[in-house]
Amino acid sequence: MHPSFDHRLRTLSAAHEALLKRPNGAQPTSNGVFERYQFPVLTAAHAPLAWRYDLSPDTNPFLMERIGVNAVFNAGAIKWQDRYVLVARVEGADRKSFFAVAESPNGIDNFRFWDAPIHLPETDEPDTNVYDMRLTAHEDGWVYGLFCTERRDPAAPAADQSAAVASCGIARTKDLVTWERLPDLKTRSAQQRNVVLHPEFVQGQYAFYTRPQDGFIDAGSGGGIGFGLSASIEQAVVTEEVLLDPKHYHTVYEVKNGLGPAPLKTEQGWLHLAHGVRNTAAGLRYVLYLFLTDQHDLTRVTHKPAGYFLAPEGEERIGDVSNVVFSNGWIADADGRVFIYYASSDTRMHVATSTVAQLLDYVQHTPADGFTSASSVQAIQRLVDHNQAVTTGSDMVHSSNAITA
Ligand code: M1P
Repeated sequence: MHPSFDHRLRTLSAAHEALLKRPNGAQPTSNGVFERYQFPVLTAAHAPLAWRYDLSPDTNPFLMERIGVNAVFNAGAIKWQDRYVLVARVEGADRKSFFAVAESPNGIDNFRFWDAPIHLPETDEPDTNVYDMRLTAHEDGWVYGLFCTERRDPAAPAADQSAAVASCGIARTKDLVTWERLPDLKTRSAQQRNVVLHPEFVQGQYAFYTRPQDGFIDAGSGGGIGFGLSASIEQAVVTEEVLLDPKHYHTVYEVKNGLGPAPLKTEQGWLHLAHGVRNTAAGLRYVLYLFLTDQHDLTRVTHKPAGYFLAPEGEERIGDVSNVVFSNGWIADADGRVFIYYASSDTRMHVATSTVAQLLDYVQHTPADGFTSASSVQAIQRLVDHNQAVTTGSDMVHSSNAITA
């Protein structure tokens, strides 16, 4: 045995345990809509040592890392047996992503991966890469995981080894351990990513939020959030997609957008979290936004604030794909608290907390986009006028109190 093996193992294990047990606190100030936290909740360094190291001094005398984990991001989320559970996208040094479950007792810190990654069955057409699972506890009794399955574009010439086809893979489980793979979703679109299953039947059918796109990166003529129904989940086919949230010129979702997690049911309608993508000279910028759809007509957007809800900040701006925040998981507790799990720059996972009441207030009372500079100024002026009236009113109250006193 190499003399330093034991020492190195003790040091590695202690540092890993310290990271997993590190308390996470809310940042001291917030915008009143949500709270950000001091530390990411899940990173590549959270991956168990047993996934990365051969822990035998005989076969690994230098205690070298044998299998590298590059990033942990874009996690689906679910409350499961009273624990806050993430199904994370774990990306290895070999660029392949896979899914792994991590759980926390409080949703904020102490996230710990389960012993082994998920063994996801394949269809007849093997997946080259799988990622970004959205979890839906459906009223049919199953927990579904919808994810992107990526395969090389069969039409691409040999010289092009990056052209890919993205489709929506579907798996389901009753225990988050054993997963049954179902055939991929079929739609009219050449490619699909960011597909989400609605938690309830709609007109007796399974309802899907889709994101039709022409190319692997370019949404092309697609790029909005669509909605469609399928009679079956075992052979899911959406023949008609209604575009409920299209992309729009000169907005934070001008290039493309996509739904995040399954929507939350509220008394005011279905609350949605999505990502929007805009172009900049420095490349694409991904931000998160919220909108509300009608309780009964799921394709009718009733409220949509202008701009973004959450954008990359500080170190979140830097990573493998910089200037990106992306979310495909949130958890609403019975007391109304909401845990929004988001990844930054395709590298690490964070949490932001809020409440259903705050998110509804934000979504219903933030001015909608007027799509011009002039309308943005008008929105600010209305607020200034309102505040002047409030201030004048409160001055009067103060002065009348003063007089009374
Ligand atoms: O790199 C940013 C994101 O890009 C893709 O999202 P979209 O399909 O909306 O462009 C996905 O690959 C996602 O995983 C990634 O975080």
